[in-house]
Amino acid sequence: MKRIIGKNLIISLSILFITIAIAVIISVTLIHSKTLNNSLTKKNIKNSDKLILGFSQIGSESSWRTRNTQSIFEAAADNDIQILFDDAQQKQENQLKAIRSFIVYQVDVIAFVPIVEDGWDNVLQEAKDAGIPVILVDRQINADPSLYAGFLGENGVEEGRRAARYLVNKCKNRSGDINIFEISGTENSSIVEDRARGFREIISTNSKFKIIHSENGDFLRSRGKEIGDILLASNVLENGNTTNTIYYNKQKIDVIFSHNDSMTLGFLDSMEAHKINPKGKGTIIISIDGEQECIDAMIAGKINCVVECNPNHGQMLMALVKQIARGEPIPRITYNYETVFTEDDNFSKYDPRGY
Ligand code: GYE
Repeated sequence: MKRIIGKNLIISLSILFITIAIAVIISVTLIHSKTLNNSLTKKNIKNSDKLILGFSQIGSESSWRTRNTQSIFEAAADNDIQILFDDAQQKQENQLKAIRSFIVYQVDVIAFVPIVEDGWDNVLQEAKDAGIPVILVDRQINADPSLYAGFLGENGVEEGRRAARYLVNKCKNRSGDINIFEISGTENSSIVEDRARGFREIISTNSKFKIIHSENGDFLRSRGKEIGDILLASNVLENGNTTNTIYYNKQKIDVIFSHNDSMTLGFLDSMEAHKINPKGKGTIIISIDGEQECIDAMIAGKINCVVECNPNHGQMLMALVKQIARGEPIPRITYNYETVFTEDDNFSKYDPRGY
């Protein structure tokens, strides 16, 4: 009898030990999980007394975006800030879910790149009610300004103006109409509206500049190539040769204005696939971002101007996060440093772009 009781006791103790071991393993794993895990329901993610930043990124649609994300992670590590990161895969609904998860986790600060301008009021009100400050990164929103602490990113309107100022100067001695084909980015995003507005503000000073069409390329290289393929299909002559002149609805295109380098590179891919020598092209190509591959294409004579959009927001964001966590107000708008690269530059002065 004694032996049976002893045996049962050993079995019970073994089961108890295994259960405790499994519970410890699960909790250690969860605490170190960097990405969101919906099974967590409270602030048991605290890793010592580090600040916790919840960051919702829109995706990885371009090399620019990839560098943007890298800069956030690098700076969080440099500043000993714990980051909860979510990649929304280009869907606003995923960003809304992620922000609500950050609220449940009771992070110290929320930062996010709003993929589009509208639809944020409710979730930002929930963050405000939970006492969690929010910082907008890279793109802006249409919402009650009291719902977020401030914006960090680029001046999209000025980027559009810079692209147009380059074009006006390039064409200052040209008479006749200058027909522009615009390849824009993600619809209803603040950055597209800002760049378009700044570009139009400057070219409207001279009636010879005419935007004959604008096509949405969603900031994707694949879409830039698709747009090129459709446009350039008519460039193949009956004898199979191609002309370097690009047409849209039988109108000669003098300028391609592309809202980001990925779409520009996709368009170049199409030009090369259609045996249009980008070097010998009569078409002026202007792009925005400053990716290394686009700078290299400009140095090779395929592109005329690249307006910089600086993706390195990380260090500036972490400084704002620490400031806000100390209860100090942050500037409503913080712009990153940006410049313009053109075919007339001394390229030897260029530093590697890092993206
Ligand atoms: O130009 C593009 C990215 O929001 C400024 O988004 C950013 C833009 C950038 O996909 O490459």
